Amino acid sequence: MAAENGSTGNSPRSKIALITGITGQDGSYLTELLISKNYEVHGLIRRSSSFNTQRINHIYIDPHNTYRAKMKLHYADLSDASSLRRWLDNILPDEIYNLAAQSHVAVSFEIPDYTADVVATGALRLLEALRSHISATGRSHVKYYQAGSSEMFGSTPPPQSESTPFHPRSPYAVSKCSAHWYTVNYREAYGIFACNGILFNHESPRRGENFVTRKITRAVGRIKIGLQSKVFLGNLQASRDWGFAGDYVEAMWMMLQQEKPDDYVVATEDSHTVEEFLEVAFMYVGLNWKEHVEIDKRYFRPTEVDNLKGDASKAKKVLGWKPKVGFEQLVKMMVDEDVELAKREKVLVDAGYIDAQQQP
Ligand code: NDP
Ligand code: GDR
Repeated sequence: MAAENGSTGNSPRSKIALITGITGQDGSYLTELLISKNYEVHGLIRRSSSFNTQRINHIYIDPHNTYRAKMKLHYADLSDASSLRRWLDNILPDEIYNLAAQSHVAVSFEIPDYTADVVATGALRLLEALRSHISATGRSHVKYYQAGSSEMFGSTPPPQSESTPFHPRSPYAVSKCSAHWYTVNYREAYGIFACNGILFNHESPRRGENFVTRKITRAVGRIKIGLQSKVFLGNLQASRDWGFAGDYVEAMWMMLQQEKPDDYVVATEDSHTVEEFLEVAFMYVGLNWKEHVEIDKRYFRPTEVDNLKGDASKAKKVLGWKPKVGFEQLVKMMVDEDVELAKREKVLVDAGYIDAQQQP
């Protein structure tokens, strides 16, 4: 699927949303949600040497089919300010969701400079593009959502709410704190309708495969089907408040439907260790995780976030949001999908199209 270059026709009755990070886990669920609400969705995608649109291919309809194509893609990058301003002027969105990020905490220690450029300065570039767009066009109704993270709380003990102090523990988390405060500042300085969602970990069958939940459920599927026998992990004692991504994108949308912009924690208020995730995932398919997991020091971080558990009472009260999928249901949903994926892989392995190390 290639991005289009050029302006698009807008249905007069549809709201228009612009999503950065549309090819990521959250971008795909948010696009589905907004299309179900009759939005016209525009996504900014970055150039890659191979197509990176797997998570949204099922939503894509050729843009020449102007009546049915509700999602349109455009090349841009959070490191390129001119591209952001150009697409704002061209698309004229009503709502902007800034989901793009180098979102892997461990990787942010390897590429801190790039992480800061995209996560922190990227948010600033988009806010500044919005400020100048509003100033030039008078479109002051445009609303902005910033994808903040529970990682900003870092070492501050749980439960963490909107009033909990930040103590970030990685270049990624520090950058998210900057993006958070840029968003607050643009709201206070220019009156922009800008919200920070402070979202705790949320997962799904579309989760990137090098985050711990998906790494585990991919391994469970492949071990169950006989494609591998071990999985190498780091710290199993960290606790996370894991929810379902499909529930969390609803909270993003709800924030932008309020009369006043504000910041909200979004969490299940239930926390589990990585070890507990392993137990539930392996046991679900009749396996003992202790026979398949090996600890590899390379997956430990220079500074760890030990314990995250959110207090989402404000989102519940003001937005009327609550999570629908609980921890065990989430784990089982991911394992079910990854067992099916492993079965399809096995067909290709048996037919000699790929070796077991490769993924389809
Ligand atoms: P993903 O890593 O799945 O997706 C990140 C998206 O950002 C991808 O579409 C990626 O494009 C895009 N991107 C990366 N770098 C750039 C760039 N330089 N310019 C433009 N786009 C870029 O993340 P999630 O969907 O899980 O998360 C969405 C957002 O929410 C992120 O900002 C993340 O930090 C934040 N967040 C996530 C939480 C979670 O538990 N999932 C919790 C709290 C916050 P490509 O496909 O080309 O790589
Ligand atoms: P996190 O998610 O850092 O919370 O950030 P991740 O799944 O990467 O780690 C969760 C915990 O698991 C431990 N861990 C491992 N992690 C990975 N990735 N790989 C391993 O092999 C492994 N073994 C143990 C980690 O040390 C950590 O304690 C996610 C991202 O989506 C961020 O973008 C988002 O902001 C936060 O969630 C909220």
